[in-house]
Amino acid sequence: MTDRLVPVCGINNCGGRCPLLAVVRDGRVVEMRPLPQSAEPPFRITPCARGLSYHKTFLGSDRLRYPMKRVGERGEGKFERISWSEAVAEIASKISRLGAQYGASSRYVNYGFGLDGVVRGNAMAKNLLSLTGGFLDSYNSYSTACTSYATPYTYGTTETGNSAEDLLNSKLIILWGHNPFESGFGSEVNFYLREAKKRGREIISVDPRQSDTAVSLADTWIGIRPTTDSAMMDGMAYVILSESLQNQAFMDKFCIGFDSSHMPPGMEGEENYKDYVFGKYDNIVKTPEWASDITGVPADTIRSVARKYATIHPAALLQGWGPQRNANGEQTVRSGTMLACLTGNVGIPGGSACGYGLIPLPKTPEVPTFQNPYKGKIPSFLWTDAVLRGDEMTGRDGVVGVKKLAAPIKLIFNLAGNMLINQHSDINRTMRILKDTSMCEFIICSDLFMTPSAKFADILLPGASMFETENIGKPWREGGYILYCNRAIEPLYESRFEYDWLSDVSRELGVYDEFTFGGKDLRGLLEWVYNDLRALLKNEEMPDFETFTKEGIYRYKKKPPFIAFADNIARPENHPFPTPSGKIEIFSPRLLAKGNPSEIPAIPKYTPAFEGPGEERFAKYPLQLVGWHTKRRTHSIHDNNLSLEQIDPQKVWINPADAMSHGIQDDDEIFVFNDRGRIRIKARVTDRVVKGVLAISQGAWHTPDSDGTDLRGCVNTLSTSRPTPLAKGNPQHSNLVDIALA
Ligand SMILES: Nc1nc2c(c(=O)[nH]1)N[C@H]1C(S)=C(S)[C@@H](COP(=O)(O)OP(=O)(O)OC[C@H]3O[C@@H](n4cnc5c(=O)[nH]c(N)nc54)[C@H](O)[C@@H]3O)O[C@H]1N2
Ligand SMILES: Nc1nc2c(c(=O)[nH]1)N[C@H]1C(S)=C(S)[C@@H](COP(=O)(O)OP(=O)(O)OC[C@H]3O[C@@H](n4cnc5c(=O)[nH]c(N)nc54)[C@H](O)[C@@H]3O)O[C@H]1N2
Ligand code: SF4
Ligand SMILES: [Mo]
Repeated sequence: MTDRLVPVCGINNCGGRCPLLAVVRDGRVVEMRPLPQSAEPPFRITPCARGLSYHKTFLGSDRLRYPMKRVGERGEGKFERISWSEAVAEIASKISRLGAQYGASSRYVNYGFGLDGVVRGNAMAKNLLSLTGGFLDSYNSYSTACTSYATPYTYGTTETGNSAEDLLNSKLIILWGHNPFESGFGSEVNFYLREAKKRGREIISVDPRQSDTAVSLADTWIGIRPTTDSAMMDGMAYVILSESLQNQAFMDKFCIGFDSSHMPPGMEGEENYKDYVFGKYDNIVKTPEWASDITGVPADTIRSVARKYATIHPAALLQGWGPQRNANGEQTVRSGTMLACLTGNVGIPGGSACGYGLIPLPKTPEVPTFQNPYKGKIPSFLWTDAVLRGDEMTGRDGVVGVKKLAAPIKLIFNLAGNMLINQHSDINRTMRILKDTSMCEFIICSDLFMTPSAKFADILLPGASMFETENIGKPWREGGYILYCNRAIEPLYESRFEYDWLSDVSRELGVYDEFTFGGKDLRGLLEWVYNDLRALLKNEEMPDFETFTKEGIYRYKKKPPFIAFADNIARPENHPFPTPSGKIEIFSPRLLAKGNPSEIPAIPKYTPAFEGPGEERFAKYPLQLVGWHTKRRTHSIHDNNLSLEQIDPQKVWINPADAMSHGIQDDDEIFVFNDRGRIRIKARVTDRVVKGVLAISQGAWHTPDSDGTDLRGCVNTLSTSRPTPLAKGNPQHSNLVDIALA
């Protein structure tokens, strides 16, 4: 029998979005191949090792097979098989009963992006709850909480990126906490980075770890202590200013709050950045020596990078999102934007404005969302707090839309997400909260596997993998295309796609017609949203739906590269920055008004982080532990696929000096611990991580033994649930710990 080649695509939240072919033989997927594409690189999108292994991960014998309900204690992992109709009836009844008893705000849909196609279970669950009274919504993501919040204080927008192809115009590239060789960061960035390297451009990496990108690409790796980036940037600003290398004309024309003569009216007496650097307020001059003590980076290195960044023009300092997933992450972001302005790299080809770095995407198909009758929202990171003390939470906790939440969370949808346990901070705390069934009364999970989160479900449903359903894929952060994921095989066992069974629930709740947009099944819904877009974008001449599904990819017509703020800089008269003042706000009156100058200063400056080297607990837990997004997994996805383990075995990176002082040798089993928990893991002794810092890639499946020690190496066993000061985001790379030989 001949093989069938079915166009599919990656729909996990993985930093890329690749078109693939599933090779189907006798009803089974036997191999993954790249989708043949006529385009040249970088527009030929090539899959990574995970993608070529999708069938091994997603079609293994460890798949969940039937709907189940919990029979043991919550979290114990004991379940009993039920039918789909029982599951649907139970879910519908709990949605109604808990809504009637505690109100709309007791119903919550957890963050989770295991499935990031155009039709997503979580978005559909929100639609269902909107149609039946409302739900507690959330804002912020686990990806970019700090930068999405902090960047607009400076620039008024998060669209601060230049297109990847513009990297060819950069004469110097600084990857600051940025590791795209592993994280992808869109499907084109790495091609242009390699190309820039070929053309002899200097590339520098600033990271506590010598990342894969640093190894393959960078001329220089600068190892820095986590959470201290703003101190290094302040030191760089000092060098630039004291050697008069700044672009003063740019600062004078476009910024407020840089120096005393450019303060907003009425704020003349407040701190400005330049006087801060020269020690006017605290008698500390922010010299490279000062910065070196804090960051661990030699003062001469700071001097040299500062001079290069100020004199090699244009230069792109690219801020990854790792540094902002820290306890003072907002500050790091603002410090980066400060340096970009100081060197006049904003709004020009080859430069970079720093900050979030979003680039406008072409319009992609979208399923309409229904208006939520309940207006309150929490920061997504504070959902465990909302279970614990929801009815006490106010604006101080980041609640928006209402003054105070009406009720704690009583019902959670957790669909294609491992956030319930694995991906959220402080797992032992989360487990304590969720084990108490008088707090959150009902948890619905849909997943492919018995993950750490799935074990905490009351109703556990078998999801359909990418091979068993259909979807439309859209680019991750950047890219001019959309993809079609065709159904390659029939659903395994009793697996069902979330939209399918939610439609059944909607019928029980009497809102089927609205929920399904007039009775559309999944294919009908995808066709409808695609055709809508096709009608809207007439100039694109998109093919008909059938052709699109057969080809598996549609490329939009090429647009000129995006340069953030090009108009604001070239024609400022009629292009003010979208901030209250119309200028770039180095000093932010809105941040001053927060009234918390030690954690949320009005100017970008180094503020020691909680869970950082400045903190009291540092004496007890003197090592900083960072995580990162490894090529071996997409978050927690693929952890159960052992064939990928060789790519990057789960180990803790430790500097030889720290290993020696603790009597640790390569491959020894060690404990990594703090007050929140303990991990047992093998050591990888390597000078690819700076002294005083440990690194464990995030996303391993939490696997506690009978003492609660995690045996797999899940960083969130040790991370804190305390939110960052401004964004109320996740500081998951800021972890103080100690170690011992096991
Ligand atoms: N310590 C630490 N924690 C972090 C981070 C960090 O850097 N450090 N990063 C954070 C970030 S940036 C993010 S985005 C979050 C990610 O958090 P999540 O989105 O929760 O992470 P994933 O592991 O991608 O979760 C995907 C789940 O979906 C399931 N799944 C995969 N495919 C399908 C499918 O087709 N159908 C169904 N039903 N299920 C499917 C997988 O089995 C998995 O359990 O984690 C955050 N957590
Ligand atoms: N392979 C793979 N790729 C992915 C994902 C995945 O799970 N796997 N997830 C995707 C998703 S959803 C997201 S949000 C992105 C995340 O993308 P990022 O947030 O950029 O990724 P991270 O690996 O968390 O961090 C990037 C680098 O920052 C470094 N870093 C950590 N703390 C600090 C610090 O304090 N200072 C400095 N200078 N550097 C620091 C880390 O060592 C790491 O090398 O990746 C996407 N791409
Ligand atoms: S995991 Fe992401 S980068 Fe890798 S093949 Fe799949 S879509 Fe592409
Ligand atoms: Mo993310």
